[in-house]
Amino acid sequence: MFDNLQDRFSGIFAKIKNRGRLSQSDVDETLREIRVALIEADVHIRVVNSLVESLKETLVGIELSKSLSPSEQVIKAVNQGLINLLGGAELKLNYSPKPPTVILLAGLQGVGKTTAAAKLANWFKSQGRSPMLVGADLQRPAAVEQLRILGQQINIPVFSEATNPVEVAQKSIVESRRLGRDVVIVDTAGRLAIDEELMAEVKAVSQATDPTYTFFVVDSMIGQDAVSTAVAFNEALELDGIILTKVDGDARGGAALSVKGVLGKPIAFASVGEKISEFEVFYPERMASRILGMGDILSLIERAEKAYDQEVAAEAADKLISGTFNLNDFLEQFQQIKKMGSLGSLLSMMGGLPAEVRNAKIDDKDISRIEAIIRSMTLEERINPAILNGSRRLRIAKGCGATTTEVNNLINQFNQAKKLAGAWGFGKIGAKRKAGSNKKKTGGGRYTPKGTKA
Ligand SMILES: Nc1nc2c(ncn2[C@@H]2O[C@H](COP(=O)(O)OP(=O)(O)OP(=O)(O)O)[C@@H](O)[C@H]2O)c(=O)[nH]1
Ligand SMILES: [Mg+2]
Repeated sequence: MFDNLQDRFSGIFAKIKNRGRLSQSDVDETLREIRVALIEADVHIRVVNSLVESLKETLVGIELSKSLSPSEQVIKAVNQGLINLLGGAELKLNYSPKPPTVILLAGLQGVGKTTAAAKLANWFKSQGRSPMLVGADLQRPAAVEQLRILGQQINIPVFSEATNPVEVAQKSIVESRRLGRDVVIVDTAGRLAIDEELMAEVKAVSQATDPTYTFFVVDSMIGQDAVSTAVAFNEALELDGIILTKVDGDARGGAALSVKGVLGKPIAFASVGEKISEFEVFYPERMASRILGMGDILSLIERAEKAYDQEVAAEAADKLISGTFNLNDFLEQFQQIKKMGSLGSLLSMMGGLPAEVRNAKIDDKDISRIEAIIRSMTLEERINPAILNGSRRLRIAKGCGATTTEVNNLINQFNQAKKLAGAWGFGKIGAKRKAGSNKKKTGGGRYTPKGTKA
């Protein structure tokens, strides 16, 4: 998402990058281009107008600042404008003093409610809560089953029964207390469009459960319709926030952004892929810098931190420095990358990358291929790749259905990575970590990226 907007912004900023000063007409031209870029990204016209107005105000007297160059001031202003547009700060959830905290999810058909329910439950679990899922979608026969399967995957109980949504919702509160679950997430039936009958149903479910939070689940791909639907749902349900789904897709994204501007309700979470772990608290600041192409290093670190086993990373760094990094370690690194989510979604979060790189689809299948090749090596070969002669390579290729060229490529890549890592990347990190551990023992002497918890 936002690829197009990102490219437009980098083009706009590139034009003014090396200017010592900006004339009034430069500023006007920049604002005009920003307006066009936002409209083309499908941002609601009312939202575009208010953003451009606020930029205009900020950019009056742009030459006066001594600390920033004019183009830096423009970038800063646009960044701040986007942050405001996206809601300022992230939503901080307050738990109900009288458990359970009830979360009601509503939205159109197929937007990702059921998936979001499971992801949200998993997120609450990661926060130390004990959530319970409630299947109140009795419209679609398979809906409850879908929720049960997801619940099973994350080991979270699912409550439902074949009565009616209101009864299920009411009973679920009683059931949650009986089971000692402190967060209840209610999944409701989708609707194709605003449909009176279903709207009445979700309203009744809402009255029956008195939700602490009601989230409108919106698909980033929907386009301008998202705004009018959100308004209708807000009238019926008094929404507290938005869950933005399919942020990993290639939608222009502007409509989804406009929902906040039009409703005045914050985006609480973003669903960024099909995997359960691909879900995150929505940080306006990070999204703004992602849109501006400045890179969302913070999100990346947070996600990496969750999945990446620091122990393994530290060990790998040590081995790289001492030159004992082998194919087994290489395999382990790939497995860590896989845990972090798809490579494509990681790449899209890193700023400063040209569009061709960002959009290059690095297939997770490639990783599985690499895994297969390494797995068909003997332990000795993995530890000491130098012994991989022609006949061994042929045997490995046969063992996993690869070609010898693929095996050769992998070995070359490994050698390359080892050389590169030794030359700068990992070498530096490892050295820093070592130096740090001499002075002060922090986090067991392990390297931790700046600004993250040890
Ligand atoms: N790529 C991607 N796919 C998603 C995401 N969230 C949901 N999906 C997919 O979207 C499809 C619909 O998701 P559901 O969770 O069943 O949607 P729903 O709103 O519950 O649908 P109904 O119950 O029929 O109204 C599924 O195939 C999901 O895997 C996401 O963030 N990214
Ligand atoms: Mg559903």
